[in-house]
Amino acid sequence: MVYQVYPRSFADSDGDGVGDLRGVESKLDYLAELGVDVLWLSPVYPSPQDDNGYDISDYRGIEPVFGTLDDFDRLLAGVHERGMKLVMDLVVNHTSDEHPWFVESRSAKDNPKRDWYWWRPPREGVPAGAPGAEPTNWTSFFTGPTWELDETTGEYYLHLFSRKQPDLNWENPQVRAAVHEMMRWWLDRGVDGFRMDVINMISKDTALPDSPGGDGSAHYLHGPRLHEFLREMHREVFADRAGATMTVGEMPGVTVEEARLLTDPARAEVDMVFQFEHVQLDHGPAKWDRTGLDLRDLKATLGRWQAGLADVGWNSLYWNNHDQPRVVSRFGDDGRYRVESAKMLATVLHLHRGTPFIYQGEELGMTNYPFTSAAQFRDIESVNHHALAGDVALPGLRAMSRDNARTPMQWDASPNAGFTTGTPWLPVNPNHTEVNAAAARAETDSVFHHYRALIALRHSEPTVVHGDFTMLLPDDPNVYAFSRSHRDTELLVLANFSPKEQRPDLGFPWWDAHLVLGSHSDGGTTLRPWEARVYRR
Ligand code: TEU
Repeated sequence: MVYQVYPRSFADSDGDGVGDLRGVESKLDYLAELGVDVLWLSPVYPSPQDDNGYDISDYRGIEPVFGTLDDFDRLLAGVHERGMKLVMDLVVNHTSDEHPWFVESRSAKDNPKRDWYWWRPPREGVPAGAPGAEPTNWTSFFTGPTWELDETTGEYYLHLFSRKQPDLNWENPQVRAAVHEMMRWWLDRGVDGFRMDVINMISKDTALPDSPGGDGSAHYLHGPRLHEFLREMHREVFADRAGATMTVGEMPGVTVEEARLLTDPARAEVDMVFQFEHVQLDHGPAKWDRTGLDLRDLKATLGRWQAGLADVGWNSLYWNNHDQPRVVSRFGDDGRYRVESAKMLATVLHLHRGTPFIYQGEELGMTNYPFTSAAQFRDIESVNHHALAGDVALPGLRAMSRDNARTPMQWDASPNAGFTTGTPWLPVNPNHTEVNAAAARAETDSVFHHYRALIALRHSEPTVVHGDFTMLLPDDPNVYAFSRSHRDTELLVLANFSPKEQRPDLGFPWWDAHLVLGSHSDGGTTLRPWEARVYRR
């Protein structure tokens, strides 16, 4: 399984209030105890931090706030010494506007790097800088237009995210060669693969047409050359390291059908994708208009992805990352049944077929932060949304802001949860006095030890990795039930997604089967609130 570290919020070794590489290194024994196979490190490259490092200004260095390349090499050695692997976050759909490539590109229309980015003149007949002069009507993920006027040359450049994140032009073979060379440089340094940021946006409709309502995604998601670019990348970067690397492509909007091609090993594109369907089930018209989750929708979505990649390709499995609110607050109960529902959610996810990803703190049952005012948010997506929508946006921000996932890792009950001796860049959740790694490791019934047991089961029981998946009770609004079968073993998973007792009818006395792992220590003929059980039949 893969554990995502968001370095800025993981562990601070020098008291500046921001996590760093030496901090990560100091926690490697904790990760090894959990049973981590692969560490995914969110970006630590030099960056102005406009989007917390997803705006890179130098692909071959370390942002000083996180440390040095020597610190990185020592961390990598420590990861490998413990039999773990490390994958980096590859952010190459865009760079920072402070990257030398962009500084050169914007300097003049005839600069050799002009075509490394997307430059267009103002819309026909509209003066530069006037409203509506943007070359397309697309809106950015972070509000506002996706085009920024550059006064020097009087042209606009494309940025699907912030204006400090100009999109690279992947149509240009020089861009692709420079990215491949940089990737090889990290692999030669000993890195074991990459998580690829919004990698399904690198091929765009070069006509750059307008879109009804300004949603340009039909013209930049999964464009006409995506498979070609990924196969070329695989050939140029990974082919001679067969089997020694792992890649996962983050692909907003990717479908099961597309993922069958993208993750088919015979096509040599990527190993896995992050799909977004299950983490958009509770979105209204926008993510901020959060609706309740209907368990039947979740079962239909995850069931479809299990069936779709059953015979070809491979699933990633996740509830959390640095962009998603904490799952125990979102799909579980972060109050009375926090421990039970965190264990239940983990059991459901980790018993599916695919590679599970754990986001830092998920293994402790960490919850959303109790934000009270918009001034507390730091994430550019939340800050820009509030600037546009005003305080009416606060409920949506409290529920869905990415900052919910970015409050410091809770190591112990001391001030600042042992994350820093300084002032944390984002406040520590007040519940760290109860919810923290030290308490969890000492408590045999903790969420942490349940995650350890799930990971140990995956490492010991082949059915968890190889077993066929069968969804059961698809129409039950409270119970998530499925089986996994491999050779002569069948595992049966029952999970109560409700605060009420449930006795699902499976047509046989499931409670008589052998209880392999449960969120509670014993069995019984009814599932208690938020209880999960794994049986071997
Ligand atoms: O996220 C891609 C992405 O689409 C997210 O912005 C997601 O749509 C949004 O957060 C949902 O609210 C990746 C990174 O994970 C994210 O942190 C970056 O901000 C983004 O790309 C740009 O690099």
